[in-house]
Amino acid sequence: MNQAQYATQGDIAVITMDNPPVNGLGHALRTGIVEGVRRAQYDPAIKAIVLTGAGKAFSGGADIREFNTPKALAEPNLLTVIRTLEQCAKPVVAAIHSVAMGGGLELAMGCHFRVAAPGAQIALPEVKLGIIPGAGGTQRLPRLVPLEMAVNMIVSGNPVKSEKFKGTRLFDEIVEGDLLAGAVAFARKVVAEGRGLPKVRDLAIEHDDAEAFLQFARNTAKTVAKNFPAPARCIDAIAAALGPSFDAGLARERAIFLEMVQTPESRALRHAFFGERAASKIPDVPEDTPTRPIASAAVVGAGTMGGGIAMNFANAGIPVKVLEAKQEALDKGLATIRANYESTAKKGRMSAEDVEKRMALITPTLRYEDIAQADIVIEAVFEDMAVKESVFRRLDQVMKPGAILATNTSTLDVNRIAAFTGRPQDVIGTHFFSPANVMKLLEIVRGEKTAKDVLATTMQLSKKLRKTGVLSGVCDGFIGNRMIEQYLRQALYMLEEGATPQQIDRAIEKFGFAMGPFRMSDLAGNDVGWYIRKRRYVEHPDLKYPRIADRLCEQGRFGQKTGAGWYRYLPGKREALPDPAVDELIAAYRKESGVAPRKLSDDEIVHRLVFALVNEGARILEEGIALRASDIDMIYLTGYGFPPWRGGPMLYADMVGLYNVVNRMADFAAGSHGDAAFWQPAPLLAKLAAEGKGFNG
Ligand code: T1G
Repeated sequence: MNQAQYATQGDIAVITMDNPPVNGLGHALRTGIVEGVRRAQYDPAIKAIVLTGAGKAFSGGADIREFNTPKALAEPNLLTVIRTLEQCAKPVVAAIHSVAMGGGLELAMGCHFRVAAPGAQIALPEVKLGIIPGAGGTQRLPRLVPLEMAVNMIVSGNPVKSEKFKGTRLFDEIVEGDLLAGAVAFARKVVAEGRGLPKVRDLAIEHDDAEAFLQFARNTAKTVAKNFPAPARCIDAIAAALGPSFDAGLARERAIFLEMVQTPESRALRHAFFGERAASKIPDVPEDTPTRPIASAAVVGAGTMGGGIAMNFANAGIPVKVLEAKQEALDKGLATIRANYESTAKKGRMSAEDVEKRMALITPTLRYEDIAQADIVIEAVFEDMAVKESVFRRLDQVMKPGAILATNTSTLDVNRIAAFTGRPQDVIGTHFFSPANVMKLLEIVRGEKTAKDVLATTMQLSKKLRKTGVLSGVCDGFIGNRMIEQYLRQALYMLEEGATPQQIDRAIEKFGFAMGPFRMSDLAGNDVGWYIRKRRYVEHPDLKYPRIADRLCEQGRFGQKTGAGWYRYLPGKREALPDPAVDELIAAYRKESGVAPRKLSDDEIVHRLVFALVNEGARILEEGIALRASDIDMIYLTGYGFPPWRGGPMLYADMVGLYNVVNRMADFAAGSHGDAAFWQPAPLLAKLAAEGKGFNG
């Protein structure tokens, strides 16, 4: 089907881009635009052309799915399409509504005139994909808007509303009401007024000292985005616009674009872009599954998690009741919520009025009866099955029919919890990550009997709460925590073998993790892991565990909350200070275990930690607990501080090459006194490696 519809309104040709969902400029659409322009050009009855977009966008830019495929650069490539528009012998007017991004905006800047509806999102977001605008954006935008504005837009990638460009040369008119009619009238006007065929390439960049400004901007970009090359390279391309010829600048931009599109950082960011969107799709739950309305919510438990969860609903404008067993706990919980909002307000990120509006949406109560009419209730009580049982039996008694009963458990069996009720189809896991009002990740745990509309409703709710919802099956630890368990086991084994907590943390933080395992454990509380390990020693006596962390906990060293854990902390401070007492504890443990310490390289440390995630992730994939490898990557990118420029553990393994991963794991199995059996590659990993494939296709 021709993706550029051609029609005429009297002497005006109208070319409508029609490639749902966002008129991505794929090869077929590019071809359709060129054919439409040539048809209008050679029709003597046509005096001008209007280019517009069907559906929800003018155009969301180049079709990212074509990247690194022959189609991306196949003629007519985007540069050819834009040149066709620019060199057209009849005026071309771009009529923009909703979204003009990336190549979509570049297309419009190649036209002679541009009109826009108010509220349209205008952006060059390429930098967010680890690339730079590659079809003239860095050369034309600085000719149409002030240089500072162009640099900010290109280096941040953030959208700007169309009406903000008043007074610049980007839009000739902002059209209220019927955009197409306004654009056709404008086209007729420019013909009648003989305004010719103005080309953006002929405009000059106006700035007192552009070179100096760009050097300042380049230095800033390099500092702020130290792990991403694209922001600074954007400025190199913009600087080329100050050069002697437009075409030379265009060529420089293209060269930088082609360099960036091959970088691992860009592959990682594009992977995350599609991964975030894929995660919301559940194969056996059709996209048009009716959802249950969520107009009100309730949270059981006003502790750290419960309070954070309640804030998510208030932030989304959904009234939420917070239920506690005791007034004191309830008061403490509400006070913490208020303190969180007031701290945000102090940083200027919300007003005092906003604080009150949010607090007004949160209603405390001690009575189950008060939450009965909530559309969803989320239990966030102590991680103990007996406690969960009492709560869910009570919820089953009081909640209205059709209410969704969600548990925030981080490891317990959601099927067992569902069985405490007479409505297992309404029970689901919603595993928030601490701090719940900040972390984007929401693991949505599907019970055996969870109804499809409950799944669809909860996935939709995750978007309303501005979370990245990722589906998990039921297993101990679901996806994220089950993998982090293996990561932490390797960290502890490496302590026993000769490394120190600070060496391990430093190595993995240099790799790009936000926080190493020992700093993270001191922050979360070493007693949390200790409690879970003690349960596991009983439930899985077969599993070999390093016991060194137990020794630390037996001394009451639970981390920041006790002033000492793997590190020591000065009163009121969070800085992790190496502690000789810990070195002594580790040395004594090695002696007791008969382990002769050896030197471990940072490279071994990093890859034993990351490949532990990969191997367990492969097992989770083959068991069907996770639907897709990119889901696992999204969990680690949004919930565990995995470096975004590496795309997640599974993509990182693909980039290393699964053949190499398997061989490295064989080295670990041969060399480590830890759990050699663990390093047997998961069957799926071994299979893909043997076939020369990756997890992500
Ligand atoms: N290419 C391919 N698919 C795209 C796409 C794109 N550019 N943009 C969106 N999609 C898909 C998306 O995967 C999803 O698919 C569906 O559209 C709806 O997206 C030369 C080279 C436009 C603001 O970076 O920011 O131009 O999951 O859920 O919330 O310089 O999509 O439904 O199958 O996000 O309404 C630059 C990226 C490309 C814009 C719409 N452009 N897109 O938001 O819908 S590089 C971008 C967005 C470029 C040139 C360079 C948003 C949106 P599915 P959605 P939305």
